[in-house]
Amino acid sequence: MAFEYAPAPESRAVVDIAPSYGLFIDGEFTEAADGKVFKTVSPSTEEVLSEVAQAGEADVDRAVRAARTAFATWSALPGSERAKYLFRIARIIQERSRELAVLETLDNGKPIKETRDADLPLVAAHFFYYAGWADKLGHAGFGVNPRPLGVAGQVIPWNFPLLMLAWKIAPALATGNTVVLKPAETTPLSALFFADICRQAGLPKGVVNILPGYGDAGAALVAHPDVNKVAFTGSTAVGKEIARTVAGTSKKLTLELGGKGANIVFDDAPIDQAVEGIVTGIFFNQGQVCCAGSRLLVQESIHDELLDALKRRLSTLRLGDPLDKNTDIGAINSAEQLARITALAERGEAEGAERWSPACELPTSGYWFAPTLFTHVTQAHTIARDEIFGPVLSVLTFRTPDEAVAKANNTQYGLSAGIWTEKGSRILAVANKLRAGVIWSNTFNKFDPTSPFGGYKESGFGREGGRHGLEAYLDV
Ligand code: TXE
Repeated sequence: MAFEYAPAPESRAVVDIAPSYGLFIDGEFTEAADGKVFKTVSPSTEEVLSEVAQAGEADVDRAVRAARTAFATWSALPGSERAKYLFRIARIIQERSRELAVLETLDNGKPIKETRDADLPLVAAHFFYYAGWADKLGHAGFGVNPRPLGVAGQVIPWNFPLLMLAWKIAPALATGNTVVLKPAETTPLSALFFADICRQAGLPKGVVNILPGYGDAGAALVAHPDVNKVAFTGSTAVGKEIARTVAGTSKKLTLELGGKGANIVFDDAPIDQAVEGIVTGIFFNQGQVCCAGSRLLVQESIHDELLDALKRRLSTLRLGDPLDKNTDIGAINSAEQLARITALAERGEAEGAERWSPACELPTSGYWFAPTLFTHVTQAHTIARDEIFGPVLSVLTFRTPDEAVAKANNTQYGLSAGIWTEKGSRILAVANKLRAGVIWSNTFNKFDPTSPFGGYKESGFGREGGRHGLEAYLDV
């Protein structure tokens, strides 16, 4: 008799979610000036998790003023002192990582396997990494006396709520800037827990301010005259709007926007390994990843073999309760996102591509979308051009390396790509011709705080991560 390993779902009791939360301004949780609140729900069940204060323009102004006041003392601290706070925050994140992983899974819908093994370790790693930089800035080629910019206004999305916060806050604080951050409206909770961690770490008040709210609060933040630096991750449309707002001011801007990554598989690639990489590339976080490998470019001679292996593998993926440690595919983050994915998949069918999904039962409540493949896709199809931001893979073919490069680059975006081949020389030759900010070979969706990340073309500009991530927060 086969033994089935079935651990109990991670208990949601490990995290204590309050029925309501305030905005975090100047070291205190406070109501919004106009008293507005909004609800945050669990996308896998539609259960209301909490009621959260909704920031408006007056709150943005208060938070920016608090950050400006804090900047005077925070920026004057020796780097070694700022490092101590960041190391302390990193250690508390590690200590509370089980709690944070469950919270993130509840608020976002992604599997606990991912929050526990990917998001949280990376969040802590980013704080450790940038803590290590704080006392070395004057000695590392940034100039004799690199200076912080001032108040950073940061707007982040919902696909990696805590990790995007870490990408933005850790380098800003290490370099001596202070922060006002707006999390996405569907995932405010982990940022509010982070605010609590700042208090636990004794971070001086006003250095970090967290303003849950909608796009209007984000717009007020980036437009605020006393913000010196704007960092945004989100849709290309909003990124362009922000660029227009910031144009003509002295604010520095970095934008990390959409993508349509090509995962290129040559006929000499190890098929099983490539299949795993394709699955990670597009089904990690339900495909709601800006650098997802959402276009599979497969060499014609191995198309059928690869697709058979991929379909077999997709049939083994488990979709369901995100708190179950066996779950591979969790819920889509919101009803709006589900509607966007659904509409684009329907468009794919209408334009003549062939749709396939493994047999899989979707839960009756919550926002769910089955893993989906489209074959017979041409470059003219909408699903080969538009970012779907869901568990949907568009499969195209190529014959020669040059054709692969041409098709991979035939997009408005330029964020990521993958190359699968046993030939080292081919990896280098192809990678050098790809217009993408991050290129993986024989793997996909691997992240590391030491490595710069960012886009070409409409995927945005500026880099986050690594030494380059510090430059966005410094004047020389
Ligand atoms: O993004 P928005 P949405 C892509 C993906 C997805 C699409 C729409 O294709 O399907 O965008 O997602 C705040 N000024 N990505 O609607 O609206 C908003 O409150 C300032 C790619 O969620 O860009 C949230 O905090 N801020 C992506 C954040 O911007 C504004 C991640 C992102 O929301 C604003 C997310 C405004 N005018 C979506 N309007 C990636 N690059 O990883 C909204 N916001």
